[in-house]
Amino acid sequence: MSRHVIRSFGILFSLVILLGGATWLLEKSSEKQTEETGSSTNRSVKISIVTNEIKYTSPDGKKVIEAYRWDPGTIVVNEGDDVTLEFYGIKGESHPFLISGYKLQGKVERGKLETVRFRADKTGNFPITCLTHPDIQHNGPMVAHLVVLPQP
Ligand SMILES: [Cu+2]
Repeated sequence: MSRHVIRSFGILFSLVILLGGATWLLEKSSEKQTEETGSSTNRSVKISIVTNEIKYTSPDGKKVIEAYRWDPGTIVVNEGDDVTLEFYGIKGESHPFLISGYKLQGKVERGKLETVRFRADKTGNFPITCLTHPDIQHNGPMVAHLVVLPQP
């Protein structure tokens, strides 16, 4: 009787080990499929950016200082992504810009959308510079950072 119980227990134990192994193998193969799919198709990424303004007026109203900014100021994508940058003009009349690292340019006007599309095929940090407000002396710096991370 007890030998029968021990044998049943042994069979049950073997089944559990086998099932565990099969499950592990299935998980491994599905991980591999995901990796392969990820490398063969490019991810589409759309990022919305607005033009913003930071302004200070002294209590007596005599001193006004201001700076224009891209919002968000940092954009992170992955190498190989198909990127759409959608700029919307809110503050400031006009912001002609350059992303020199990708040889891209455009112009954002108040109340209008400007769209730029590209494949992120170079890694690194690429400034998005407004040509009207490139630094503090010109009411900037209206410079955002497009960061392209290498494939993991
Ligand atoms: Cu600007």
